[in-house]
Amino acid sequence: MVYTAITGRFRVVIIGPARMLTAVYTFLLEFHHKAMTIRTILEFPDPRLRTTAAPVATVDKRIRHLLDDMLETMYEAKGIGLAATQIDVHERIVVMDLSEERDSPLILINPEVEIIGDGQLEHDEGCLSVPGFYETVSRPDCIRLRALNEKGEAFELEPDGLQAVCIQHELDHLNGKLFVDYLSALKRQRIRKKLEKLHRQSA
Ligand code: QAP
Ligand code: CO
Repeated sequence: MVYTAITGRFRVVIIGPARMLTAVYTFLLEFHHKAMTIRTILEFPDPRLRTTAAPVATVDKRIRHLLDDMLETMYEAKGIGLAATQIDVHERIVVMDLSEERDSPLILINPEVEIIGDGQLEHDEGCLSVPGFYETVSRPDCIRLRALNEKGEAFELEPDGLQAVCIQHELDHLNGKLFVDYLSALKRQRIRKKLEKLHRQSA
């Protein structure tokens, strides 16, 4: 039930608790400098994807704002990982979320990977910068990750399975490398031609 009263120039609307909460949340988003922006994702074969990203010197407000935008952009695109390179920001930052519920972000700042075992793992990979294409890639299975979190604190992880694959895929982006680089030149060229055609059509 919505009750409306006209009081002079103002319309007073009495709303339910759910809508009230939504209104308060919208207000906080707009006026608390927490507003996030969905950024444009570069697509293969854009040469900017070949840039080597620079280390983050200090994890400050600017970096945390960028992390918010990256998470928003990744969730909106229904991705599981996004590197700053993909939104044309050439700093060593990655966001990931492998959870079904999309509520467990993992943030990697200045990530470094060390291979600590012999095994290889084959996995089908896709990429928000190579939309619509999925191919099998083989990568080291046993790795150790060292990175900083959103507070600038160092942490370590020994991921396996999809998490190990995704971390290596995202770290490649920071070095200007794409999963299509592991495919044959013929496959890569086919993907490039199809994406170039799509880009022409939408231009
Ligand atoms: C990297 O990729 C990854 O083609 C993250 O139409 C992917 O989030 C690592 C996506 C798989 C390991 C395994 C791709 C969304 C998302 C598309 C992604 C698409 C829509 C890719
Ligand atoms: Co990617």
